[in-house]
Amino acid sequence: MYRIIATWKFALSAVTMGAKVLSSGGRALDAAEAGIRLTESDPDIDCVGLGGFLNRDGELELDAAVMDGDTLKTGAVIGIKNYEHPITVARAVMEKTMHNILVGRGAESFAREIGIESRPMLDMITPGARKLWEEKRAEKAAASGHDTIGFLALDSHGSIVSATSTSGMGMKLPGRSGDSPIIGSGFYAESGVGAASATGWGEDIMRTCMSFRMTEMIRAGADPQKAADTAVITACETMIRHGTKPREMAVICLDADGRIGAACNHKGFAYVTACEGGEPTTVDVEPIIDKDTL
Ligand code: SD4
Repeated sequence: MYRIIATWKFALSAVTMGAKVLSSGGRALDAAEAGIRLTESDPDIDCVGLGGFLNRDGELELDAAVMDGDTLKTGAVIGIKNYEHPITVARAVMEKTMHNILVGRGAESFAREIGIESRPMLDMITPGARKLWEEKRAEKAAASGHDTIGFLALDSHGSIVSATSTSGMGMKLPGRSGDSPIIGSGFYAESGVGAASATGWGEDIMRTCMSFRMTEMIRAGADPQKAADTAVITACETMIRHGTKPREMAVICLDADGRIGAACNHKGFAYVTACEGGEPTTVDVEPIIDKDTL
């Protein structure tokens, strides 16, 4: 038995690839990396890898992470440039170093040292991404625009993995990290329990540690749908109680039996899921709470 759930409609090709790996008995880690690499290489996906949103200075800085639920090892890169596949660098951080996170130039030197293929940043900035950046710069727009691929996989060996990849928020300050490469915020996994991932305003997701929160609820016996709903409602209510208006947040989670959950506080969120014996399916998610009426 295997199960995959990943954030946003654009995850369809990643999930289809992941299902191919898992249906032939492959490992969750390989499924997550192979799937996310496809998303990273797709120039039409404007928030991950090649073609992603640019930072304030017109640069493409990418974040990615992976957590192996069997060992609780994690690897992440923050603000990496000149690499098309930050997920592969993140996996190498996990598997080949004693560290959890490498940042910026350090992540790039490490990738170079171990022979991961680089690609000039300017080659990965699409005309559409450059045009959007020029418009936002002309408008003096604040940082905005986001999305992440969050990818959760349970394989037939019982291993669970959570992985993410994103360009982060458009017009972000150079060096800014969102939640996606931060353990417990944008991703978490523990085999035998479950996994979770989040997408949306990283600053809000980090404040409320959403992925660890969902995994802990599953550990305590919650159905994944209940864990997802409760995580979004609790995060919004907690922020309101402390005088901060929540912005867009959406989450997915998975338990060790392959049951899934998803929730959001805004319209437009969707996920893609696949399991044994079925085609990958896209599912629209109705907000469990509306951030605009809080
Ligand atoms: C971030 N959460 O950098 C990430 C990207 C995103 O929807 O916004 N995803 O804040």
